[in-house]
Amino acid sequence: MLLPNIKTIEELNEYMQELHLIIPVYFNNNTVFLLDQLRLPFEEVYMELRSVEDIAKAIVNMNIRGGGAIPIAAAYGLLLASRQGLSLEAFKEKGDVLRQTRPTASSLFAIIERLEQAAMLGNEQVETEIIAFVMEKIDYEMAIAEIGAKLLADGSTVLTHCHAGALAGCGFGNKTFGMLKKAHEAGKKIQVYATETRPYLQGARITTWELQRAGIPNTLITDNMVGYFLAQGIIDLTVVGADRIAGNGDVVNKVGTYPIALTCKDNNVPFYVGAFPEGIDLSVQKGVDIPIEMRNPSEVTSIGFLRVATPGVQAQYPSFDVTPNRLITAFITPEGLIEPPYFENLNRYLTLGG
Ligand code: RUB
Repeated sequence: MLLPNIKTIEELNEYMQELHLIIPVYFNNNTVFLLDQLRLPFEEVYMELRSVEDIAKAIVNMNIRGGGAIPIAAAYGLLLASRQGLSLEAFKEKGDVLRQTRPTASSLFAIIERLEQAAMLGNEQVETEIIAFVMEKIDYEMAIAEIGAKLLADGSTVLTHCHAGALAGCGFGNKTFGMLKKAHEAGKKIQVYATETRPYLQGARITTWELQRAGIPNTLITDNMVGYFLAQGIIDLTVVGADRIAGNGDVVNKVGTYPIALTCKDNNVPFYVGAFPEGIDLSVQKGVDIPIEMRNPSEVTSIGFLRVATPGVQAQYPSFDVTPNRLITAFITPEGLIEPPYFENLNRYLTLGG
């Protein structure tokens, strides 16, 4: 896709406004504006952050989340740092602060590494690299929307898990919402079943919010209803995002993805995973080698601020699980579908670009 030649952050903001994106995070006047996803769907409030430490805190606290949006927030944090004229060593220390926020999504590590390389060439290069990164994302999100929409027939019912929509990316549609929106705008009468996604309720609070805004018919279900609806035969296909994909095609995504993929297999429902190059990590061969973030058990014993569990009970919260490659029908990428054998085909995709 031919995108305009954007040179400054201000031009980037204008361009994003023109595209009418739901902007999860932007940079203006040495401040990072971040749509507080914890307050959705009831309030649309942008937090104003002015340090890497504050951005790191917002990522840990889930004010911003999603494997696509986190690296943009981190990148803008590093833009703040570079504008403070830090030494290269101090700049890298700020990168390390951001590295420690969330361990699973590879895109966070990829952008920090990329900006550290840029910083070696000078501060201006950091801004240039961030603009290139965001424009690349817009391009990917537009392309994957076109490709994914082709998988959706008139009347298709799609199951999603967690949230891999606009706010989990740069605001166009990320890995799932873009294709749903595209198909809907083309007049296909699609509908979406969205899991609520315990414990953070990204599906209930954010996926359905985006779908409602776009006028796409949607139904909210709790995570444990997936088997019921798949067995009823009303779901035509499932599509999810991926926080990291191992070299063999195993997918690490929001916890609960694996049982959904298994149930899809058992009911002959295609299971697709949206993927961008930055999410494919050939340095890890298998999904089990990817670090899984263990979050605070209080996120399980409470829903929001409401304590629901028996006092004193033990709880655990692995935030992601591993879906084995054998359960994945295909990866949807900006360049097209990638089908098995995944080891060969993912390697070829990253090396040759499709
Ligand atoms: C990220 C998340 C899901 C997405 C990944 O988790 O929302 O895993 O499906 O989508 P969290 P993407 O809410 O814990 O950040 O691949 O676009 O990140």
